[in-house]
Amino acid sequence: MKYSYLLFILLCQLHAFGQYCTAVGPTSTVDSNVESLTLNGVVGAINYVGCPGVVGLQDLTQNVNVTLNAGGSYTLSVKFGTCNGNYAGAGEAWIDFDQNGNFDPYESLGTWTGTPPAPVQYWTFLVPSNAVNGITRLRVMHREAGSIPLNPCATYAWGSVTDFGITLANGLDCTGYIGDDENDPILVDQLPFSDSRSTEICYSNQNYVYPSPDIYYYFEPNPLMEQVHVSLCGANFDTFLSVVDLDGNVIAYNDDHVECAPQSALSFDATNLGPLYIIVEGWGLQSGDYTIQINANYVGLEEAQSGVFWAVPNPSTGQVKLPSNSGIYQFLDINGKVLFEADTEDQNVFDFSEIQTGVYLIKALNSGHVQKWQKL
Ligand SMILES: [Ca+2]
Ligand SMILES: [Ca+2]
Ligand SMILES: [Ca+2]
Ligand SMILES: [Ca+2]
Repeated sequence: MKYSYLLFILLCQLHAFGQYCTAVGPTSTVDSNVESLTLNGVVGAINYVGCPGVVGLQDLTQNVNVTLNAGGSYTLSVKFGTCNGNYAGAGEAWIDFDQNGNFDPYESLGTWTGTPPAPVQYWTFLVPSNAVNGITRLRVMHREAGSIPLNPCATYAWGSVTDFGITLANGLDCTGYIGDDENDPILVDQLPFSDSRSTEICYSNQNYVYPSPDIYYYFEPNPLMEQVHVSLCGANFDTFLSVVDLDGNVIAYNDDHVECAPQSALSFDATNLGPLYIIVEGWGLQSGDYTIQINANYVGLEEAQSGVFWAVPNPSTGQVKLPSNSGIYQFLDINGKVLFEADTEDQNVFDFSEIQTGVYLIKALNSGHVQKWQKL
């Protein structure tokens, strides 16, 4: 799929990581307002009384007093009224059943239009059987002069917006589905790396490039990596792939790779890069199954030797001595895997008589210099 470049730039700047919109609601405390709301759960209830009015969002999510079961039917009672004068408007309520941080159209519980005084609205709704277990939000909005469907993120002059915390149970248990966002990424611990997964359930959109669900991988290039290759070829949906640093700067991205379009693959130069996120998502709203493959080309040993500090003897049958109190040194195999970290604060002689004979690398973390070392 094309047209992605501009969207990518725009959305990277927005960087909205799945949080609820909270800069919403009225700028005035008078007139149109929800007067009362009741929701009886399988456990507990919400019994809310509105007025006096509140500017912006009235956030009542701290107290979670009601539990709803996935697959169950419940009735929300709402009286769209006023704290002062009577004016025509519209009302709507949503529950974020999939816990993606958005009040999606399918999560609307009911709508109302009219002029107060108006009868209490009774909205009977079904909690989807695939609702995600845990604490989520109910939002009720009253917008004077509004029309349905209401935008759950809108700001306006008169009305009210109130959020309640509710517990969802008996639905989808997403415990253990790591990688949903940058705070809980899947660790790429060594290369070559392969991981098969589905974005279909338990993953939500962090609004990275497309509104599709996305999955985060955390990857730290090691000093011997040159080109890193990432591939989603073989996925069963139209994918999009991004590589960003921890500050959100885009290192590389691909929508459709020439060899496996509409799936994605890319390569990037890992020299001098710090930790990265690799983000898998679908084009548009697409989701599905994929296998991510990550591997790298390594620099030659001669090239890797970027500085000289003393590490003696070299070659050695086992012991190696490093300058005392000179920081931490990493011992790496020729694939760049860190085998050992030597802290020279308490001791400066280390014993490697147990490791295989061959060539290793020692990296001084202070200077970043890498030195070749041979075990006899
Ligand atoms: Ca949602
Ligand atoms: Ca996600
Ligand atoms: Ca996305
Ligand atoms: Ca694509």
